[in-house]
Amino acid sequence: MASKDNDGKIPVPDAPFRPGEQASFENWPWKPGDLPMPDPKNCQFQDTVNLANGLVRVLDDDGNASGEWDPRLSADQLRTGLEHMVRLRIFDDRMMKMQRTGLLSFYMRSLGEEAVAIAQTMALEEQDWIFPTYRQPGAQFVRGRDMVSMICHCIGNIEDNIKGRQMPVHYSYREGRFISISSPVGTQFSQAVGVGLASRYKGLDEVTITWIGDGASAEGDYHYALNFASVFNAPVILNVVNNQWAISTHANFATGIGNFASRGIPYGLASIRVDGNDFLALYSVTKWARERASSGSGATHIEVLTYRTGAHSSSDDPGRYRPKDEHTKWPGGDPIIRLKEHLINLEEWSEDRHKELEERIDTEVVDAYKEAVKFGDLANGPYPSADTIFTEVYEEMPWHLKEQHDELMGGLNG
Ligand SMILES: Cc1ncc(C[n+]2csc(CCOP(=O)(O)OP(=O)(O)O)c2C)c(N)n1
Ligand SMILES: [Mg+2]
Repeated sequence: MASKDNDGKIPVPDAPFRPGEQASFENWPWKPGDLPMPDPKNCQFQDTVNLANGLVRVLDDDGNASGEWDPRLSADQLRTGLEHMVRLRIFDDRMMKMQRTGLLSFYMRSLGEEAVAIAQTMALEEQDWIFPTYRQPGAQFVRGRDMVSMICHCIGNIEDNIKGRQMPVHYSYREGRFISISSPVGTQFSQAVGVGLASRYKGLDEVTITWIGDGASAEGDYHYALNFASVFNAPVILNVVNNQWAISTHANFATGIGNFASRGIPYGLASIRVDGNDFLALYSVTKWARERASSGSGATHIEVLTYRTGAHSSSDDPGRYRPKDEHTKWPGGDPIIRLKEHLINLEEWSEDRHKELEERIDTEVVDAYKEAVKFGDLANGPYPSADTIFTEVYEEMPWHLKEQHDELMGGLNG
């Protein structure tokens, strides 16, 4: 593993490639079909060591599916997944343009990682709880969130359901059991375990899914979550999305051993690594983990192996710290193209239908944007009223907030 020169005292892991260097990833030795699918209900964590050190894949490089992990989805299900991924990519592109033209303050795309939240949420039941990061907004499309409401949130206008109190992309969607995204990274991981335990305590068939980034997995919250999930056999699906980067810090810095999945094994958790750009493999692994959790067999720890194709956020320039074409070398390719090719191979899709889909969704996004700005835009408002800073956090406002509220409102009105 690459490491920075530190006078030989402490080996500090570094990125394998820096700007100006030729990025090249070794071809994956793991082929679709080479890993067995154990019985989710009766398998012990020891039985998953090969799954944690391997890589569950279903789609090969030509878009053909094979192996025990093939979820055998219907063509309609596959088209739904493809449509949501295309929707997310086009939505992200438009929102990014809005940010560049001053209509949004900040934005974060899911480029290259569209399959993650979409395939995994499709594999859940609607009563299951979602504890996402900012890289899983796609789960909301699967749960039926209205796009106008998502854009109003990103603008922070008067129709923003969280009234401008969060940064753009830090969505809350109560109706979809999609928990508010936290700016301090990692907090959701242990919270998800707590909610999973509450569901179990109440005897409900609810599973909780959560995600954390490779970088954030170096925080204590990650380890607390694994420990509690293991000790109390929590019905949770714990995903580490290893997209190679944490802003400008390479994933090597968060795991000296280059494998996140196997970290679940010493905690006694069933652990699997999955190709995060393979819609079918993601769906299947998540379904397996859900069945395991729901049957009382406990949590599953999953490394989702992918690549953050875009910048970290609208404030980032990855050309400063990685080769500009590094994403083109990623062995997992593009999740949308892979599912599209699979559907074409099945004779259930075509290039023309794909183009029509893109055009239809582009119109959908533009129309949603026009509708959203009727409730205010970033430059001109209207914005949520200032007193909403103090509401909807405490059921009863404590005295010190009341004081601040009255002072602010007195100042604004006086
Ligand atoms: C506790 C905390 N530390 C630092 C930050 C600043 N920060 C925001 S995102 C990020 C990188 C996270 O990378 P990773 O966990 O790999 O997730 P990714 O962005 O790749 O999805 C950092 C350092 C933060 N928001 N919260
Ligand atoms: Mg990352």
